[in-house]
Amino acid sequence: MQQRLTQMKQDALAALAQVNDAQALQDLRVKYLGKKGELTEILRGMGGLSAEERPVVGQLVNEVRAAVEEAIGAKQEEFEQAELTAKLASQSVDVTLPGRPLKSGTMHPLSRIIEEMEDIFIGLGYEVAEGPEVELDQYNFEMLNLPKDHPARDMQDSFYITEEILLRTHTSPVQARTMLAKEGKTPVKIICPGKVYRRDDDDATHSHQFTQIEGLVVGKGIKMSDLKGTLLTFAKQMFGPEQQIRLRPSFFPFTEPSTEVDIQCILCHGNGCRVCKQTGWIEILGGGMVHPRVLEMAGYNPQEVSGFAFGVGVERIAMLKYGVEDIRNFYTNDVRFLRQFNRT
Ligand code: 2NM
Repeated sequence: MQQRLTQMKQDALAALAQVNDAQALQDLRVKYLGKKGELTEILRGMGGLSAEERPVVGQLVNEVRAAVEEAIGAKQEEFEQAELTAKLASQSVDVTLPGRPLKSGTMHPLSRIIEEMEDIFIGLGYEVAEGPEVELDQYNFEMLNLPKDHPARDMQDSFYITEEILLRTHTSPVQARTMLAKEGKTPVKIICPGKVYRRDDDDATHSHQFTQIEGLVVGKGIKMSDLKGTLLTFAKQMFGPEQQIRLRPSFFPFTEPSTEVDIQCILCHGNGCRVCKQTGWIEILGGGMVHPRVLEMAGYNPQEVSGFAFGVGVERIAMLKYGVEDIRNFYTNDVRFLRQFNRT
């Protein structure tokens, strides 16, 4: 029996040494180690051996099995390695080929203007404040000196949800909330960008939803000249260092005095053209000194502190700066329109 095993080991190893394909290797695996293989057969027949012979033969069977398994494993590895080498030789990657271009999105022109304005005002020491678009009448109107019977509060002009809740008509309620949260402390120096809603029939220059940025400064000794200087700085950074501004008297319920601000026409530089209707000037924003009643309702003593505020329509700035003639282009999201604002 021992001799048979030793012979089997020699035969098996000799046969394995000759093998040079995976199928032949598999055949040998079955021949020796399979369920009906030679070694298995011997193991099965061990019941017939004497008690002295059994452990000796058992150990030898294990040795032979281990040797055959190892030889098969080595061959297997050899074949896999050869297969991989062949695969690597037959396939190649040209790492110098140009990649497939990825089409990336572009920043929306309104987002670009908002970001530019935020950068300008952050540079002047402002913080950016945001608030809800669904707002209480109390913050949207009451606290901004628009009493219950004011015509701007007409149901015809605003999107009311209930008697007390509406879609904000400007971002001023964010400023009212910010002042209240400050509990009378100064300075306040914020800009509030965001969507606002007004009942309007949409056309080339009107939209029932548009984007506003409002600014507010409250502190000791804040004057109209501070507003003027701030807006001139803004205009120069937004439209170029030569830009001039012009202030005209106006009226808003939440500011007194109030002003409307023009920039010199960026198309004709003041000579008169179609865009500025031959005046040389274009209105871009409104503002003024915060009404004492507004300061009072927000928790400030108007005898001690004062403030200025202003509001800018983002679409209007974007239309001027990029020469867009129809406001609806900003909302229909035609990629042919949007791609033009790709920053390079
Ligand atoms: C404008 C024009 C004038 C304004 C006022 C306030 C507040 F909350 F401080 F009272 N915020 N924004 C304001 C003033 C806005 O937009 C054309």
